[in-house]
Amino acid sequence: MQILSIQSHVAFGYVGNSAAVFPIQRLGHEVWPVLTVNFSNHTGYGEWRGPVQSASDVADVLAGIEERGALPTVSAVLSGYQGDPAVGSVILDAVSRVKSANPRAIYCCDPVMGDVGRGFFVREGIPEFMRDEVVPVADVITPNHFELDFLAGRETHTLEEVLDAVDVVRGMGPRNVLVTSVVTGNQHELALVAVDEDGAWAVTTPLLPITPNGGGDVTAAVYLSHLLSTDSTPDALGKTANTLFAILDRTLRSGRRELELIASQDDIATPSTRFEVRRL
Ligand code: PXL
Repeated sequence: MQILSIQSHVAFGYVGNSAAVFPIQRLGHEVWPVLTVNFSNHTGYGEWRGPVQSASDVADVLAGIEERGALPTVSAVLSGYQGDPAVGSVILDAVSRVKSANPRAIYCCDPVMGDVGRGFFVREGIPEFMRDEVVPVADVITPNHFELDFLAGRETHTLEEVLDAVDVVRGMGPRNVLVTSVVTGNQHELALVAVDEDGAWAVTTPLLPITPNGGGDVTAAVYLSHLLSTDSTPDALGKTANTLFAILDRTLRSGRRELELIASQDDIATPSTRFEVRRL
């Protein structure tokens, strides 16, 4: 399977493609990273260096891939944080070209916009662009709880309300929705909820006291990789929860700021913790 992944690149640390590429490869898929920024490090440090790729630079790299005749072999396009609506349009154009070349290809979009407690952290106009232009053409989306509420236009608190909001969002286009960081009644737990045309499933894990940059990027990459391999939403959900918990737990124990991604390679391939996947 080939994944065309259009995301940020950082030299130091793990966000965007720098977080997505290794897990995708470790799970046995090919990935073609197209970079949207070429930064020294992620923006969580407050300071960084390096260029933002212009929309035309990103389009140029994609055109070169198309000229190699490679688009018919792409199984999925993956996108994450979109700094600039112009780059967002280039991503949508790539999705449409890939789908013309291979009608079975899917588009997996992590609609990065904000988070509970932090609010929106993307540029003005991006949330509406995500909701009105990007999400309707996506097959799989991986919003967090905050992003789900924005997309559905409501506030959700209970699992039942979350499922209703997912129905609203699935009505907008995507057939498969993974909601991350679902805040449940229990302050010490987080849930991951996945929904497709066959049903809804949840996994609950202990809440760890860290939210390292790049965690969402790894989640989307791992979930998409498993969906491509297994075509089973509950299977992909369980494996994603097990892997992410292991990476976050190792990162917490390391005391380091960046994800312990490489040291977690065995937990990406065959995670040792097994959380229960419940049908809702
Ligand atoms: O994880 C999303 C992300 C993507 N790209 C860049 C970032 C971050 C998060 O910090 O800094 C450049």
